[in-house]
Amino acid sequence: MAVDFAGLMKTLERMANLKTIPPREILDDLLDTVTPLLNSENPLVRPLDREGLSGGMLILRQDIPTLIIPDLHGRRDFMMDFLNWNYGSGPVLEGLLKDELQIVCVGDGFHTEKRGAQRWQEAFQEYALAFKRHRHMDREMADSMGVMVMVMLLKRSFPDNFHFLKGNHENIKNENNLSDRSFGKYAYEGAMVREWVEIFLGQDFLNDWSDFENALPIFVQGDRFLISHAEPLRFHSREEIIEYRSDRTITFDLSWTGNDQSEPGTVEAMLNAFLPGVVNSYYFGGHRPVQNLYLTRAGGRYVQIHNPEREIVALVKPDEEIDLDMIIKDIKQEG
Ligand SMILES: [Mn+2]
Repeated sequence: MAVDFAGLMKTLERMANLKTIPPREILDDLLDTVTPLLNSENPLVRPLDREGLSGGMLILRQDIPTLIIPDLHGRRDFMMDFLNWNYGSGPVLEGLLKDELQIVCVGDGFHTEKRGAQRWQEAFQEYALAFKRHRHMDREMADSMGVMVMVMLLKRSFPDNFHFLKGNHENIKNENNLSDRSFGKYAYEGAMVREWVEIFLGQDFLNDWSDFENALPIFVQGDRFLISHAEPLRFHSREEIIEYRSDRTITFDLSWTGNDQSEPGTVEAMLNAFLPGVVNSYYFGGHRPVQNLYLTRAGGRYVQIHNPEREIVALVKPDEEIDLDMIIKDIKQEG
């Protein structure tokens, strides 16, 4: 599919700068096209489950670099920054366009974190009065939905080379079930988002957005690395992950694990099972914030790269050894 670079960049910039949520016709059009795309991806990239739907696991190309992007949490500026970042062979968006680069976002597009703490307090006052006034919550939703609309635009433009995993914040219904848990940290983020969407966009929209979230993949196999949103809670096989739609606990196990919650040996067992014989292999994730560029767990094999204060990326190239101090960068600091 031919993608118009200038046109796409212009649309992305527009979405990055909107002070409101994107226009309804854009949201509906994206949901109508991207969810079906996620349910029937190229089976070489995302093997099908027994029902013939795309499974939970992506298998990356081995001939081009992979850019791993940690939790976005409404950071539209981070999205634009990494799309414009020169990864060594030109800007990232151009690499996607030329089919020379693939991107994996580890999930969590929704809910601004600490930098939005004050606004969450203001928005909570609005929520307490049933969003009779809603200026602050509108701005929060502009950030969260803006990021995800940019994700959908990129997925639709580069279906085989752009991927976004489901994080625990991709839970617009704020559900408590096998795969998801409701969320509240700086306020009642999960409940506030759900109510805002029900009031201003409606129940059908809420259902459509939830369907989109649940069609997202949850796990990546690269040539020398694996990725999921969080550290795996316990071992899951290739077959189990592909069949993730019929056992929703697998989604939970790969997206909610806190530090020191993973069963000992899980990361190593999964690296051995998915990448047998590969030396110097790593499992990347986001979810729990780190200081500086990265932190390792699981005997140095699990690598956390989510620092909310910085713009961290990991760039794995097919012909270069994975040296964590070389491949993990702060693109903002780089200029
Ligand atoms: Mn998370």
